[in-house]
Amino acid sequence: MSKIALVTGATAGFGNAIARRFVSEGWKVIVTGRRQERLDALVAELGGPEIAYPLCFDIRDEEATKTALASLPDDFAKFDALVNNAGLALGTGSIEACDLEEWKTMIDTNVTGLVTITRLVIDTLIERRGLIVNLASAAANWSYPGANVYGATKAFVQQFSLNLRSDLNAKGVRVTSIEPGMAESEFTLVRTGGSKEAYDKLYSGANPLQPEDIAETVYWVASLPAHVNINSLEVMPVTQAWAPFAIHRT
Ligand code: NDP
Ligand code: 8X3
Repeated sequence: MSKIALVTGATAGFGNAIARRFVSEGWKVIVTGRRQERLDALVAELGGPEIAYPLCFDIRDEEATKTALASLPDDFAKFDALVNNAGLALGTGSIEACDLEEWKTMIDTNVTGLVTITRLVIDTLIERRGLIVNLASAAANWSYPGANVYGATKAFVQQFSLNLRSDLNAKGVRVTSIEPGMAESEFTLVRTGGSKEAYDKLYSGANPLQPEDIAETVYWVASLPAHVNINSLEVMPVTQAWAPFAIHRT
């Protein structure tokens, strides 16, 4: 029988590539996001709703999340993996320029939405002795100007992952925090309010990670033997490394 993965944020970027990768390995997937037309296109491409089941909801909305999960047909209701991928960054500016509503949107999505769906499905994952893969970020490990709340939400995701490991240690549920560096996706368009110029400037000549690279990493984690847990995994393009500390001189 095929294993099943629930992949949040599968309408673009990493989630889309992760869903494709799992299906290519014989898994079934539950794919989520707010854009119904993209979910429909993905489902059709992956072989129809017997292989890929779509759930369209906003992960910030607890009731919508519950309703969506309750609507799963019996043959998708007992899944083996949760890939908590849906998330976003908004803004690149320093704190004085930041919009408080954007900060709240990042917290509501990256933190509250992620913990909500995890709590709602944990009994299923315990029953299946399943796997949770959380998409944190290199921004959880390294601070940089303008990462302020985004990086802090991802540090939460990383620590939540480790704490889940502690709680689930005796239950056979594996938990992994994936921490990618620069990766080319709509992420940067979302972060910059749709600026193609910012997108081109960031990725140009940088040979960034591609969503397929992260899909490969997530699938590798899932494919390891049931007694092996990858706790956290930071992944960067070869072209990305660290700068010296910033020293402000008067
Ligand atoms: P994309 O913008 O390409 O995809 C984001 C996905 O999240 C979309 O499918 C979007 O679906 C979904 N999403 C966003 N907000 C919501 C919401 N409120 N409700 C439901 N779904 C939502 O970004 P990436 O694929 O690059 O990023 C995926 C994850 O990886 C994010 O958590 C991001 O923070 C993280 N990450 C990204 C990196 C990068 O450089 N790209 C590096 C490190 C981590 P829809 O809009 O249809 O709702
Ligand atoms: C996204 C990676 O380096 O833009 O999480 O913060 S970075």
